[in-house]
Amino acid sequence: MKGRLIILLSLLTAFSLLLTACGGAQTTPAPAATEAPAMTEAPAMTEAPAAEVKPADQIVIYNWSEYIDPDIYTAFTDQTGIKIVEDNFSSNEEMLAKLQGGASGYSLIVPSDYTVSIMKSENMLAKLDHANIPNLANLSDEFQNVPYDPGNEYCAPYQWGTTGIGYLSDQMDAPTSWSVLFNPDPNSPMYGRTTMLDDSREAFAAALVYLGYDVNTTDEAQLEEAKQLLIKAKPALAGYDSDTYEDLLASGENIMAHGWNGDFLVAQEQNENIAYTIPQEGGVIWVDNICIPATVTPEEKLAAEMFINFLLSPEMGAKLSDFNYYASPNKAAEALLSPDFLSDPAVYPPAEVKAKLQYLKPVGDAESIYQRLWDEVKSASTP
Ligand code: SPD
Repeated sequence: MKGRLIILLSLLTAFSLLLTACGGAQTTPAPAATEAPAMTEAPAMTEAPAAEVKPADQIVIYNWSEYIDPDIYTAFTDQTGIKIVEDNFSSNEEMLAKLQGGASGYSLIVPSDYTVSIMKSENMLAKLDHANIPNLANLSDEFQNVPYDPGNEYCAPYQWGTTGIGYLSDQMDAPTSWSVLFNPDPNSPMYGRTTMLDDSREAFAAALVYLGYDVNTTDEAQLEEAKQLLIKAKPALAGYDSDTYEDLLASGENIMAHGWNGDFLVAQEQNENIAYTIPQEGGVIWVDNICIPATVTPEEKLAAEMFINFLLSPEMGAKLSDFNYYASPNKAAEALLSPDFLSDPAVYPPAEVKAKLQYLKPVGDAESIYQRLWDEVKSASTP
């Protein structure tokens, strides 16, 4: 990938700006001491003044794999002394199940749009203290008012992208339809050398889009039809994979993969024949978000908010897109991104493609149907 980012400011300048941006947000000040009011009888004090909260010296972020430049953690630690430890998940459902199961060690998580809605409805997220995150103002207007979290009450958008098909352009023609997955040709080079995301909602969305149905359908007959298609695709699959599929294309082990745009674009650095397309029927568009679980301590919450503020600086926003090649919701970061990146249709789909993309949404009680049918797909034997 050539010249995709221009960092216009030196790192030194960037850090001095960041120091300014984060300066007032490192501790929550205790209420100012005031003189006793000039009254004959002072009102009785019912509460001790709130103790000053100091940020935790280490927090854990639960994120998708290869989604953040480790240098961002180092820069944050250098500036604040707060260490960041990262743990990874492969799907929203995996992350959600872990937190619903009682995991409480995480101070930051990165759920997608529909999962934010689910977590809000289950009181699993802490509200952001905007006074600690002035850089929320760097988000574009659109991302300051996303439908699943108006006003960034709980989360800050992290990156956004699309789901489509990556392939080796020297081994096969550009796939124009999802039929390459759902009507596999045993004589094609990609037969047995294809992967699909190990992600129930994404896998069903691909099949539902191909069938012309809503990706959020709760109609059991439509879901059953989608399940049959997913089973039909299985003999041509090398496996389900959400973490290494782009590497398997880069090495030439596989030829085609269902996956997320930025992952393929990053892998172009290893193999320039990797290309990405969204089939004519459409695909999924998504926004990932950085949020704080409701289980955090006040100290962890403050450290987490400081990190969100740090990440939302123009310099770190640009560094994030430079690393993962996903589109940034950070308007202020755009001035630091190259024209090549900002005009890449694989990153910013043109209007006619965007019109065919659908957001995943919570499906309520039908979530258990998706889960059951997905289990049936995964356990179905292949001839
Ligand atoms: N390697 C990072 C991939 C992040 C993808 N998140 C997208 C989720 C859409 N359902």
